[in-house]
Formats: sequence, C-alpha cells, structure tokens
Amino acid sequence: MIERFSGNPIIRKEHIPVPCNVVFNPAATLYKGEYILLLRVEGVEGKSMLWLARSKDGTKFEIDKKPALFPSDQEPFKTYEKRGLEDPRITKMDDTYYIVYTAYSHYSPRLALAKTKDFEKFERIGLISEPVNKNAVIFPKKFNEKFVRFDRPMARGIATWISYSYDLIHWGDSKVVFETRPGYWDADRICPGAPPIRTEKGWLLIYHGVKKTSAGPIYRLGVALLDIENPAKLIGRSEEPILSPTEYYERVGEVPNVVFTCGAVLEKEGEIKIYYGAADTCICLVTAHVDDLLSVVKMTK
Ligand code: BMA
Repeated sequence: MIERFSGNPIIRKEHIPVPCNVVFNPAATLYKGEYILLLRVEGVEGKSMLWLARSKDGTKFEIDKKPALFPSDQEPFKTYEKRGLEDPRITKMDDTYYIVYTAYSHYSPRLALAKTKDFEKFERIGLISEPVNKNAVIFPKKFNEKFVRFDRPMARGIATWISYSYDLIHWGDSKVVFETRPGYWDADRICPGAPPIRTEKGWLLIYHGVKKTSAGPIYRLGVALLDIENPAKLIGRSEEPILSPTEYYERVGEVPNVVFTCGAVLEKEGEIKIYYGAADTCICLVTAHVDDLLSVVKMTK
C-alpha cells in the first residue's frame, strides 16, 4: 500500500550547506507549483533551526543557503526559543501559510505559530500553548468561524486533543479526540503527524503511534479519520500501522526505530507524498494512494 521512494533518504546532513548533526521531520506543502519542505536541521551544538528546501518534482530538493526560522532575539519568543525550533507543520488557508512549530527552552517544549505568504518573509504570530505541548496540526479550514487544531499535551502523551480559536492565539474548548490503544502498535504514546487532509470520507490524519519495548520506543505511522463537519468526532482508525521502521535508515541513526512525519502532500490523482524523518537522522519519502489509506480505516464501535 505504501511505496518507499527508491532514492531514500532524499535529504541527508551532507546536503545542508553548513555543518550539522542531523536533518529530519520536515513540514511539507505546495507553493507556486513547487514542493516546499521546511526542514528541522539540528546544528552541531545541538539546537534545531528550520531551513527551506524547494523542488519541482518532490524528490530532488534545493536547500536555501541559510535558515528561514531560527531562535528569535525578540521577546516573548526569545525566552522560549533558546534551545531551538523543532518539528514544523505547514497549513495553507487562503493565501497564507501557517507554520506551527515547537519552541524549545529549559522550560520544556511549547507550541508557537508563524506565518508567511511567500516563503521569503516570515512573521511570528504567537506562543500558543504552555509547556509541555508539542506536535500540533492546524486544519486547513475554519469550523463555525473558528480555527481548529489537534495537539498532544504531555499529559502522559496518551491522547490527541482538539482545541478551537477565533484568532489563532487564544485556544480553548479543549477535549480528547482519540487515544492510545493497549495491546497495539500505538499503545504507549500518540500524536498528530501531518496536517489533516480533506477526503470524500472525512478528514484523514496521519499520526504517530509509539510502542515501548525493552530496547526502547518504536515510532510508527497510522491513519485516523475524522468527521468532515465535526473534526472532534472520530470515525475510525487503522488497526495496523501504515509505515514501520524496517529499512536500515529508519532503524539506525540518532534515535533508532523512528519514522516521524510532519507533512504530506495530496496530488491531483489522489497520490499522497508523505515526507518523514527516519531515525531522527535524515529525510525520506513514501507514497500512498488516498483510497488505500482510507480503506484500512476500521470504523470505531
Ligand atoms: C518526539 C519528537 C520528535 C522525534 C521523536 C522520536 O518526541 O521529539 O522530534 O522525532 O520524538 O525521537
């Protein structure tokens, strides 16, 4: 159902124009007919910044000469981005691209939001959660005039939550949408991966599931389906993962046995390109047809 790109990994640290430790967990979108990735690049000192990469075909990327987003010297961001910016997700609404990312400091990770219209100028909107919270995705559509997001507060990391906002800064009405499943590949931790994709059957969410083992956690990808009118309502989930770390580059690296997505692009013909970090070390690509991903969703009883 899922096909790994034969040229994986598509981006490695050697492609970044400065020395760095690793490059992983990119956001993905389309802009003016090009594929855009916003890469998480961890510098040799250990802090992450976000770099832009562009491609005509979605497989061969050109990387900018310098980072697009790096720790701010302006308050209130300065205090909370001291240890870097991580794991971005991009959502397009009208002509604006919203970038939700993890602002990291000694206070622990919290969510921050920036925006751009052209991938040249970036403007920070706000810090949009307290710590410990990471892995948020914003829906590409408002519901009853409100922006909607999924995130994963570190309340044991066992649930994906929904929250609503009129201004993208103040969020509330939070509640749990779905959670870990004992005995499954997503038994121990769960969090949203790529921003939700609109399909005929509902909102398709590619998410991470973690199972702890005696040799450490294993990060896999699965899918969940949410009601098209009410994204707080779970329709169903895949019983099995859609992607597991089985290749050498997914099993061996900075953090072994990790496939972690922050971005997927839906093409006209229904093919989805899923970009992901492999073993927290490099960036890879798999493709899947949206109908195949929908076909593995089992309805929630
Ligand atoms: C998560 C995040 C990701 C990372 C993953 C696997 O908690 O920190 O950035 O890819 O763990 O190590």
